[in-house]
Amino acid sequence: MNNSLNNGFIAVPALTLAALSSVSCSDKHAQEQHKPYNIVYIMTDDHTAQMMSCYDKRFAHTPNLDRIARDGVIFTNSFVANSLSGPSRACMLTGKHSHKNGFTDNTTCVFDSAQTTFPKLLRKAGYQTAIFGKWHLESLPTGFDKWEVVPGQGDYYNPDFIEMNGDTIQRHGYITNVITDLSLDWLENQRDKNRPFCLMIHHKAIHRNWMSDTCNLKLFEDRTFPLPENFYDDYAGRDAAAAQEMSIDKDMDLIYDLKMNRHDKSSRLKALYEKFCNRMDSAQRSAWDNFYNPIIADFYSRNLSGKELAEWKYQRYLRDYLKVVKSLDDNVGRVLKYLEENNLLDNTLVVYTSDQGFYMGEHGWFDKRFMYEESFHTPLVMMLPKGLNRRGEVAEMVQNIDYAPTFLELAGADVPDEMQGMSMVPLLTGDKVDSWRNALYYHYYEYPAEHSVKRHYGVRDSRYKLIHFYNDIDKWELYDLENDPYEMHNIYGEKGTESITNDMFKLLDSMQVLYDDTIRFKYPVNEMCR
Ligand code: SGN
Ligand code: CA
Repeated sequence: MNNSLNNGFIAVPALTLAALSSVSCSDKHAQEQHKPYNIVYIMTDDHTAQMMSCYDKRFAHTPNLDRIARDGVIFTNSFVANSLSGPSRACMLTGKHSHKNGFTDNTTCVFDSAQTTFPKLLRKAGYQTAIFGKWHLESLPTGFDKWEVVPGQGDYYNPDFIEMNGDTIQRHGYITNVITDLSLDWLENQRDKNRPFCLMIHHKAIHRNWMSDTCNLKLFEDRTFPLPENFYDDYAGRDAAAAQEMSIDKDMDLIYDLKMNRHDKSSRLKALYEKFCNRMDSAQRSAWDNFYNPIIADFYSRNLSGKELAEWKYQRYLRDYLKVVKSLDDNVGRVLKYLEENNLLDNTLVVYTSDQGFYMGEHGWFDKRFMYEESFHTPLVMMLPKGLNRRGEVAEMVQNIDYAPTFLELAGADVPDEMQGMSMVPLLTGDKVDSWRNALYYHYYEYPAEHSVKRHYGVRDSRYKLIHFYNDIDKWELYDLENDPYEMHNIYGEKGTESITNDMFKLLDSMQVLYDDTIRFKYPVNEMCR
């Protein structure tokens, strides 16, 4: 699509293959020599940047993910278009916002698999395409030479997989290992080694309920993690934030989420937790029980309540989450090792991202969905092949609708006009980037639903964010991210913010027009905007 706007707010040029022509002669030579580039696109579920040491050193140690960033780029302003699994995946595959690809939420949508997606176009361009792991789009994958995906969210232990012939089979082991095994087997034994490939390794980890591999259970037990400053948020001035049901204190389940199973209670989530545990074989189960039983006994003997209980839950949540991250990082290491040992790093782009960010106690929460920073952001690091010379931080604002155009441009394939994202290739070459978008659009739809996050859309530029919560609420929020990075103070309607509000309304209007969203805001009564 034509990304140019003449309203003076966003200058988003159409980027085409012409961008590569600005590459210097020697780089171009290196690119040509190493083309066609392979693509290894690793994605996790609910892995947030706070839990990757290349972004944040307070909690996690992720040497393999850090290596990807070190040998390439780390995006510091990477965002999603709709912070939920299925919608995010649909945006990535199609290069379009949710209202255009039709997959707006996890609960009511089925992905129209006849749509144009980047794997289909890569395949047309001569690539071999494969995906292993989480798919979560209800219809089965199309556009792949090989796929094997988990039904729905998948299981951590001894997971089921749907095969291309439609059969469902159970595979033994811990899911992150199994998905990696399948991926490495495809790389080594199943592809045609004379043709370029795009391999998508899409993990179930680190999705709720954060079940560790038995070998990592004992990790992080001696750590006490700092509480986020806004853990005890009162949501003043933010009605939609007050209405959510994703609080660690109130909504995180002691049995399902934190594994404190006991026999004298019953609940839907306890039954679900036991179903997950019943998938384990006897060795896995005894390692699990040996680890958790003493913690369970200690927990119930202490009778914690109030803040003590909330903080105990927070510590257990972080420990469990980080154990799952450890398996993920180790398995990314296996993939990098394979690529290195098979001399594939020179001509392979390795991308690591997540389907969205996640709350690790900020605002007192787990889960995602909101357009607030922690879940609007998603981690994005890329290990770059020869000929793509950018290194270090990339601060330009990118979004998950940009992946499809990027992969297509790297493959030398045309980017269809209907794709709304921008190719990130100009951000990777190492050359000066003359112009880039300076604002992003977001739209979240899954409500009423689990966690009770109300429908909203909004716009963010490098300093301000304007959000409109709608449906059974009609509330606006405005944040100054420079002075209030944790979005605790909604300045919408405050004296002195009139001209910023006006500018942000115009920006929002222009973006809804640009992306052709059918749900458009009306200027609130009393606001002087037009
Ligand atoms: C499940 C989880 C939710 C989570 C959604 C969406 N509940 O329904 O906590 O928000 O997935 O997550 S659970 O009881 O089944 O664990 S998403 O990442 O797939 O969109
Ligand atoms: Ca997710």
